[in-house]
Amino acid sequence: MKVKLTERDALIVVDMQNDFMPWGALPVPDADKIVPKLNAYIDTFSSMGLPVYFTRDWHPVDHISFKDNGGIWPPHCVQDTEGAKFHKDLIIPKDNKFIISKGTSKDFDAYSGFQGTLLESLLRERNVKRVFVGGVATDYCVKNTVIGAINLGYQTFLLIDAIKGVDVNAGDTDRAIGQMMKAGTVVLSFEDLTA
Ligand code: VGL
Ligand code: ZN
Repeated sequence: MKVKLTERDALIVVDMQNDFMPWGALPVPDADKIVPKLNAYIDTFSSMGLPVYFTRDWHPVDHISFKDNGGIWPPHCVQDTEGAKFHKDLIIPKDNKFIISKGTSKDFDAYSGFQGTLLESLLRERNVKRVFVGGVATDYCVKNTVIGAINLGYQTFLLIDAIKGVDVNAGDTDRAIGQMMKAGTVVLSFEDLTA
């Protein structure tokens, strides 16, 4: 399926932070392997002047999603720590880039980049109509961001060659991809983009 990018398109890169890398506190297997592919997308969008939104998990140290506070996760992506930084090789363009922090208040978690953030208003401001989503984790924040975008009326593309899942339960990632497709996302690979 060939897709030609237009000025109404935007790229959303989800949570490519150290703590989700194989060396991090909440490792997503092979999450580091998708950095070159994400960089190819980032380069393509930014060289066309299209906006790139980087979401990041940005938790206070006593966040509700952490095991010690009744959540299910080890402490991860604590604000201003090394683990919360983006992978060092991820290209962060100088212009037309936006950092979207989520899960920033102690008592709320956010798996979607739209939840409690300015992402929707930033997309509106730019008159974005279609979003292309990659990053981690497929079965949590990617899934919720994709479904959030669809529910807000955006045509949504899932970058199948630039996502990785956690698979807390075997098959979670594949199930998440199925759910996103059922919700209406179009699965896309880098080769599908045409000039
Ligand atoms: C995520 C678990 C906890 C994610 C964030 O980015 O998918 N997963 N917090
Ligand atoms: Zn989190």
